[in-house]
Amino acid sequence: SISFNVYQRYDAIAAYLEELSKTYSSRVKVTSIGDSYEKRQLHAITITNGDGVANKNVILMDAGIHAREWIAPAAALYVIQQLVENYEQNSHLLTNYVWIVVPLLNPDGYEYSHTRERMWRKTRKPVTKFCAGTDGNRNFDFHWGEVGASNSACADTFRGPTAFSEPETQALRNLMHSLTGRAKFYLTLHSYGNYLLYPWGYTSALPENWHDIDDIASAGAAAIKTATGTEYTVGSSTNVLYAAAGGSDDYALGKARIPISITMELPSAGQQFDPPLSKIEELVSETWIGIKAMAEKVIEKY
Ligand code: 0X9
Ligand code: ZN
Repeated sequence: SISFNVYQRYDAIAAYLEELSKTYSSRVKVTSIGDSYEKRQLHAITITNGDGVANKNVILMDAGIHAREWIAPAAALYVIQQLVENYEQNSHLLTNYVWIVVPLLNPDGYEYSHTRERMWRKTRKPVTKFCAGTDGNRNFDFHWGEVGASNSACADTFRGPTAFSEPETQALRNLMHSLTGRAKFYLTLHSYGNYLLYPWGYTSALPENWHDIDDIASAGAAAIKTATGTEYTVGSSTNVLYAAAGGSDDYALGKARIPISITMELPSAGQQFDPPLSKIEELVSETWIGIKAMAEKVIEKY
């Protein structure tokens, strides 16, 4: 079991995934999609209804590419808990689909933000003598470095020395490509600001299927608004937030051809990257309501 009254560390997250794979071995498989720079395993959990993966469609979710955004991995863990431990209420989400969740894509940065520097955002691989870390969400090879990404190693939005310079972004890229044709929905969790964002982040132009993505994101926002009153802004990254190229969401749609690609920026609860411990559970359960509504719509349409 896992509790949502603290921000769980890497080891506790790994132990929880391991526990689920043992307790629910017919429905859960935990794999490593690669190692971080500091050699932590990048865990992915595959959740099914027990019928196996066959060639089912996939919902792919990740969190924690940005180290300091602690509420995002917590929300991913809550999704995992609901799908696995509250299976009876959520089995309709697993009839024709398989979920693959990477709850902590940047464990080195996450641990560093707990132990050394609370506001750390990037990965941890050294770049120069003086500066370490690449912004994982500027490191994907789709219009890489064109806008909203720094070429300076010390910057928080450093694009990396080359596209896919980081083992963490390589691992997610490889996972996406291994799911070509099957993955219909890619959702990446961030914080903060209450946004449901979709491509493109590299241009103010919109993808040809933007209306389909907007429908899904809007269903998520509406479900949350109805449940708790929390409001989300829905729109393309460039048009409602800012232009920034090299994001995983743009790559998922533009290169891996996952048709529904959404970045969800969770709430701050008035405390930026530090929603109070007493608020974690209500934030992640509210987030789950939105994710569930989006998934239900994807499943019905694709
Ligand atoms: O800047 C980002 O990477 C995301 N915001 S955050 O505050 N969590 O850092 C937004 C990313 C939106 N997607 C793209 N720009 N591709
Ligand atoms: Zn982020």
